[in-house]
Amino acid sequence: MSAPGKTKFQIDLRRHLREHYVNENLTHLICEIAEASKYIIHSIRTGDLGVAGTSNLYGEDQLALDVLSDRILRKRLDHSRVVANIMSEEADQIIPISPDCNGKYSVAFDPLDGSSLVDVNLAVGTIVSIFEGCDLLQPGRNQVAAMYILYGPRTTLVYSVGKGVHEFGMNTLMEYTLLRENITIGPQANLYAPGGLRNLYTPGVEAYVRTLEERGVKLRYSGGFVPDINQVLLKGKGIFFYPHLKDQPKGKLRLLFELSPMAYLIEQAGGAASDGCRRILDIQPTEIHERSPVFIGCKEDVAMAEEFICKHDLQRDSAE
Ligand code: AFP
Repeated sequence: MSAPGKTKFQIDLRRHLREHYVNENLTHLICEIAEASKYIIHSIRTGDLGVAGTSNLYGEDQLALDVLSDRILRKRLDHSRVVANIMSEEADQIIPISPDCNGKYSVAFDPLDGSSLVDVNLAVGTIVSIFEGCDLLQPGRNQVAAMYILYGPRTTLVYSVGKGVHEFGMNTLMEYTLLRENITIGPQANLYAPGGLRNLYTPGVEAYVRTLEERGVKLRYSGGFVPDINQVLLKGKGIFFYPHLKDQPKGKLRLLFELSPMAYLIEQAGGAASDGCRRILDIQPTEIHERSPVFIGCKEDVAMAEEFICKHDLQRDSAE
């Protein structure tokens, strides 16, 4: 839906949000996050790739870029006047901004997912999940918006407020202008992005991968969640998974910061996201840094994963 007389390429992010009747506070919040990405881009292009000398609660060394990107986003959200609470993947607890929940939003974000890929010049991204009010520990289906910014050969921004998924590109003036509207993905994949070590796959996951390969589905995996999901979304024929592993029953990826926002976006595009048995967006988080296995992308291949995992793998485990 482009404004009459305007080509879609002249529609910037704020105009697009207004055309979709998104309320002023949420429009302001999404645009502030978009503004913050410009400073993150600058830090990626010019910043120190070294270790910050600190570690997050997972015990992972925080790269200078992780810490810097986290600070940039926190500052923007703190000054936005529309945020109640924030939670960063780089922090170990929720950061209260305002005690007033009315008309405000709570934001969970991974400021620079895949940051370890920057020093080998691979694409990385910022992932954002937005809830109304003060509560962040909600099932992902309650999100009012989700978005990501992908810092690749081009900088792009993808968002949804529940009215379709839309992609914007950053132009030479560093404005985000509309590239694709109401993106949809097909029912079956022709590429797959398998996370984790293959020798730690359970028999069900192993059988699932063999089935995909026998169908001629090609392996495409960068190690960055944002570019890998972006490829599934824009190619429209993909499945990403980071399954439960023999030594990591909950997988690696975080529910609040990574899986819920991406599941929201992929479902808005007509895809699906599951932990192997349950819809990702129906999972009630029990703690902020909860991890979950994930199969996300084309609906038929997510359903097939559930056949292999939920009906065979997990039942076999429980029978042992
Ligand atoms: P980092 O943010 O620690 O670099 O991890 C990135 C990530 O969480 C996600 O972006 C990838 O999909 C996943 O890890 C890749 O994990 P493996 O390297 O184990 O495949």
